[in-house]
Amino acid sequence: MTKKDYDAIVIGAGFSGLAVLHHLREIGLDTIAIDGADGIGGTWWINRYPGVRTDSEFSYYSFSFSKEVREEWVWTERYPSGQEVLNYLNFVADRLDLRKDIQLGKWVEKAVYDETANRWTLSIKGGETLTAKYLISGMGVLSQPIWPSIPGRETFQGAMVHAARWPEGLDLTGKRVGLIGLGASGIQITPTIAPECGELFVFQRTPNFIVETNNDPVTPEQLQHVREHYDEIFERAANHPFGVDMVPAQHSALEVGPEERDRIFESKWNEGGFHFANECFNDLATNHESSELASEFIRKKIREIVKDPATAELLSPRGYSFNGKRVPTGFKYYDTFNRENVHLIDTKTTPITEFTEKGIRVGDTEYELDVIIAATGFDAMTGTLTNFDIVGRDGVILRDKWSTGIRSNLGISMNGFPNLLLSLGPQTPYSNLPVPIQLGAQWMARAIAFAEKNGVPALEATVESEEWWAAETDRAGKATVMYTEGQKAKAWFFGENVPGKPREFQVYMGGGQVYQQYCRDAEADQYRSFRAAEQHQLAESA
Ligand code: N01
Repeated sequence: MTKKDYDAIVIGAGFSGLAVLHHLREIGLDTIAIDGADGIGGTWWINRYPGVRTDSEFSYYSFSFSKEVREEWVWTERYPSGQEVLNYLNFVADRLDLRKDIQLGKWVEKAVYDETANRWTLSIKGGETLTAKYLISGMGVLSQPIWPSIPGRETFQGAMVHAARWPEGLDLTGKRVGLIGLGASGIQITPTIAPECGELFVFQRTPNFIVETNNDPVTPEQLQHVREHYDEIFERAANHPFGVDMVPAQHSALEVGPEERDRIFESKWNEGGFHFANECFNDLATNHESSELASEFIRKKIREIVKDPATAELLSPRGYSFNGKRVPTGFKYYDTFNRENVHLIDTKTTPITEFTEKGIRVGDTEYELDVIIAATGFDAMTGTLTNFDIVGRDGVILRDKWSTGIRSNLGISMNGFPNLLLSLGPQTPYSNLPVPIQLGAQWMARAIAFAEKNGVPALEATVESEEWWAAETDRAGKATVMYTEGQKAKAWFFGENVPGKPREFQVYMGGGQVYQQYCRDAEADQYRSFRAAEQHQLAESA
């Protein structure tokens, strides 16, 4: 008979699923990871669009907990391609012998908590049922794609694809291609497909501030250096607000004169990518004046790179400043607009009217296309947790609990949902993600080990802790340049890309290192703010 009952089930077999599975097995829990996909890799399994790669450097876009993996895995690019990360995750699964406890092709349709048994029951598509004492979500924060709310999607006669659901074998050679959406996905797709396409029409609503970089091969010396210093690298990343191996800048952009400021901007721009965002000055994300100075520097760079002044101006963000939206890394993004076959269409002034049989209509102009790509993002942070019924105590569905605002303790646990734990839940840090994933999985393993050893019936956030964390998440978000009444960019961070979603900070902007300290504090306090289940039982029996 097939086994159905486990100590713990992790949903997801990406970075989170693998880390949680590994660490829960280490503490002796009978654990499996299940995933609706047919392969290991999570977001890297799903996202196969052209140009998909990390925008964090290889040295800190990985786990540090396995000596074998660290010493045997060979990274080849400074910013590894999606395929390379996928290969890495498969290597992790093999090297740590995780595969035997991973079940693929299992799509969870419902998860219900049974208070009497203190267990979760999962209904799997196709009729199977699995149960576990601990249910852990490793479903990813950006895994629930959304299409643009533009009429006529069914009308278009050509191929229409979402960036996060890229079909195998889609040939763009010589085709007329339309791309909607210029977040991190569209910004990677644009330069990659431009040389193949006959004509590429890029429909831009809001331009981003993009930090350009080079993607160099990793030399054997660099790889060796990283292998020898993995712990220090991980430690630095864990202590950095954004989870990167960079030394946070010490000074405000307002503390230096214009020449020195430009020299610093220029040198960090040349280092590429997040070095510009993190190493120039310490207040580019929190002080509007400083952020605006960085914005002006990038606008100047755009004017230098892009030959047509009108296109350069259109690509230059106005009305919000650097860090006002999630900053994407560019791999010759701006250069691409110097190609004759690439056309930038402003859909801010005149929004896209509709999809037609032949293409896209913007006002009176119809653009005839063979392929339309929607790189229009995700129902971020909460989407995977609200798109099916997760039913907690007293029949409350998580989607309903969060309908007026997210409530969790540290993004890990929710009141009313005993022993449901989230890896990278909403209200966790804005960060290079493998770092909080690893630290979170290790914290979770220690918390569960504590609960098991001390007869704690369930880990469950107290109501007070949820209110505290909601207030702290709000405070931290409002202290950034993402938050400016009246002149804010629409950002998924704030739930603004999904109609009807509460407008609130979905990520914790107070810094990864601050967040980790809160997690350590909760641990030192014997997880008191996660022990509502005991209070509930006491109240019941009183
Ligand atoms: O999605 P997005 P994404 N008409 O939500 C536009 C991570 N990620 O998939 O800004 C016209 O950022 C929308 O326009 P606007 C990363 O955390 C990481 O690119 O709302 N445009 C916007 O331009 C990232 O932040 C990596 O005006 C419409 C775009 O669609 C997150 O995933 C790589 C529209 C959506 O951008 C999401 O990135 C990729 C309409 N009707 C992703 N509707 C790496 O680490 C929407 N848009 C490398």
